[in-house]
Amino acid sequence: MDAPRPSPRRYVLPVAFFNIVSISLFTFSHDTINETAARLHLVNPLYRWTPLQEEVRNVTRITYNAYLNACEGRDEFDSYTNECHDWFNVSLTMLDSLDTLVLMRLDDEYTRTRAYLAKTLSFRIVDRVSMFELVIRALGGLNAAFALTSDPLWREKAIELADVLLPTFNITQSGCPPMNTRVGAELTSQNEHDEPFDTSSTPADAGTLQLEMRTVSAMCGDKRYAVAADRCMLSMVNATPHDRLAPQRFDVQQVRFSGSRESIGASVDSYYEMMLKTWVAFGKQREDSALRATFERAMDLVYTRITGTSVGGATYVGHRYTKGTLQPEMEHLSCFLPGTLALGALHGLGGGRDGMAPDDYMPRARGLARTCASMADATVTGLAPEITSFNAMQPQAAPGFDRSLLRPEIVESLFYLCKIDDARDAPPYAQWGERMWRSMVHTAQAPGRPAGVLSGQGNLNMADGTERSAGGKLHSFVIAETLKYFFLLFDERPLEQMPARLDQWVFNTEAHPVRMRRQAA
Ligand code: DMJ
Repeated sequence: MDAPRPSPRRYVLPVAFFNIVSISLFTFSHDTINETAARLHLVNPLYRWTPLQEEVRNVTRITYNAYLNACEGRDEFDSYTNECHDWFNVSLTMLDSLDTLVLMRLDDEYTRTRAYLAKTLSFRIVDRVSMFELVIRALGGLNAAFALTSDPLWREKAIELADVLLPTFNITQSGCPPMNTRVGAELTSQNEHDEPFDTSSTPADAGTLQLEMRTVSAMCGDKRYAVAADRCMLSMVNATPHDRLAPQRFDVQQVRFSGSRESIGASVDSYYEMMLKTWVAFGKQREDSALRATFERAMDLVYTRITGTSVGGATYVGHRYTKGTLQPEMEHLSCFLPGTLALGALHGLGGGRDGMAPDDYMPRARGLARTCASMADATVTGLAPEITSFNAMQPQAAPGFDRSLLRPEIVESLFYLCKIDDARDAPPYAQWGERMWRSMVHTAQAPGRPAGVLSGQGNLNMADGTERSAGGKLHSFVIAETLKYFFLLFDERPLEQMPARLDQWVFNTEAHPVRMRRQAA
């Protein structure tokens, strides 16, 4: 569809909305990655990893090496067939894995990856690619690699990528890039970006760019990246409904939400998640109070409009259509929510860490984490399906959704809860995680490949005699997120001794750590 040409900007950014202290966080010196990590308190030489952490590290090493050996430099890897796929042509799995390699001290793999990327990484023209995925995975990965290692290569590459992305923020009325857009270092004129494009995006696609773009500005002192992303987010926040959750479509030209489905899963999830995280990461500034308020309103709406209790007594977050009733199905993707609620509580929202009221964040986070962990019981493999139905006493895979992409959201939430919920009778989050880990290494093994090479799985229930099917690409989020969160969950130190501790760092929606900035004086 032809997009109308944008008229002159209607949105004037309040200057105060953006107020980043342009600091370069760490000075690079030519020390080793381990020395740098020690300086940042990411590595405590006296701490010994737990046996489970060693296991996770080993599986990560084996899976990553299988990728390197078959597909070094390519975007994605199918661990079953050994085939390689490209999407953005940016060595995506390498960029998405960088900070996992640092945190797990997989030094040989990190060194090989750095050498490869230093020689080859460039951002050539790609047609109609997802801005959201490029930002959360590639830019998020580069930003985190710089934050953890202080290696100027990563800052240079992050700025290079942000420069390639920046023009796409200027071609729509909202200031938000189209969902799929043409990007590339060789595109020089505005017109080359400003070609006909589909104006229909989603809250998550358009609204998950701010944290990464602001981080680039803070890294290099050039405010243009933050200003562009702030303008987009301000348009979206101003257009967000107050009496219901944002529906699943957002038109980047009309600056309007549309659709009748309310959920906190696909298409919406990280829109609200990032409001909290951006508010926290940039010092909880007064200028960001709209982010905080919109997040808090959304959490209230999740509670009043799409939270239910199953006949078996499980609290779930489902979806509803405007005129319909609440559907008792919960997406794996929605399981980021307990972790995000707990993070909100850690930062004083929703009754704080000691909140007790039913609509406070901690009790809700606790109940939903239990529900998400129970999704492992919905299939005979112990792998949670894409969507779980809570229509019966026991959780069941929703028809047509008994597959696993080895997504991170459940273990992500168990990690947050395990570190943040210090109530005496707190559930055994790490034990639930251990059970999930055992099922994963047992079931998600790519057939015919060395032990430890993981692969997505289908037909998890095999109820009708069909065989389980392995395969599909190994999504880069498996190493970036799923394995990282298992590793952090099994770290037995308390919150304040953790690497990338949660009161000083936030993880972007792809689990890339961003160091919190203090409020500007
Ligand atoms: C990841 O890329 C991110 O977590 C994103 O926010 C949602 N989808 C995948 C993982 O499931």
